[in-house]
Amino acid sequence: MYTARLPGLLVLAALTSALACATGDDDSSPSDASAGLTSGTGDLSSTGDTSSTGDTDGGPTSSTSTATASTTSTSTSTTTEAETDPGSASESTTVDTEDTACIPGELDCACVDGGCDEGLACVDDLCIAPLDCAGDDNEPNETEATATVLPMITDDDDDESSVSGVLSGDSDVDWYRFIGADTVFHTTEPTTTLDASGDLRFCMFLDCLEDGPALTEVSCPDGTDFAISPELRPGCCSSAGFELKDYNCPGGDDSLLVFLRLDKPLFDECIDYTVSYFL
Ligand SMILES: [Ca+2]
Ligand SMILES: [Ca+2]
Ligand SMILES: [Ca+2]
Repeated sequence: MYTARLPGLLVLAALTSALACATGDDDSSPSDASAGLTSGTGDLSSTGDTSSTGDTDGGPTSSTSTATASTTSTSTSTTTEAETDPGSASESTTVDTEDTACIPGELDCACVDGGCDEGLACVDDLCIAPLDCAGDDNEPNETEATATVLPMITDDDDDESSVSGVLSGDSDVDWYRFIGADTVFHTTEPTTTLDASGDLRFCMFLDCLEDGPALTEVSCPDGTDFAISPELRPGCCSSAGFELKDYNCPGGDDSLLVFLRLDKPLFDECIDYTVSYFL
């Protein structure tokens, strides 16, 4: 019953849609335009094209109208389907591939027991490609135990010294250590100033030379966070230098083993820095 009524409706629909589409063709797909060019035998067949493409949207009745329409309309609807189906299929395929393709240890995938494939670095349990920043003569200095040893200074503020380096992005850690000697006529006041080309985390850990790290007492100044180093030395962290004069060694000697650590840049970039320090 629907098929008997359809031609009349289709002609109306075709006429109205043809009028409507006459201005809208520019926005439609290239396949519609090419179908109109190839049919070319008359207005009726070309309007038939329009109605059949409308039927395609409508669904099941399209096969009936295709029989009366020209062959170009059939090919039009076929190519339209052929263009949309493989596209959506390939999209879903690539998404599935990306979801399942992350092999632990490979780039941008999880670490394996804290390690990654050769040439990659494990940062926050993710394997990343380490930056190669030139100009850091103190490497390697990735751990507290392998910290670059700086010359000893006294608590005379005029003994101020400095060290320069490059933090090579997320995968780099730079450790330094120096001895600060408590002398008779001066006050101990571990103080650092950081000059860096980017934002990073800067920490200072203290270790009373006579008493050891477990008895070293540290009270962090405003703007810094208390932290314990991997080898259990107390200290403070900030994004800038700071003064850590509020510390205590139980014995009479306030001489210190001081550790400095720079790591965790805000962005994965090469950061040039200089740390100035005095005791
Ligand atoms: Ca001093
Ligand atoms: Ca470095
Ligand atoms: Ca380093």
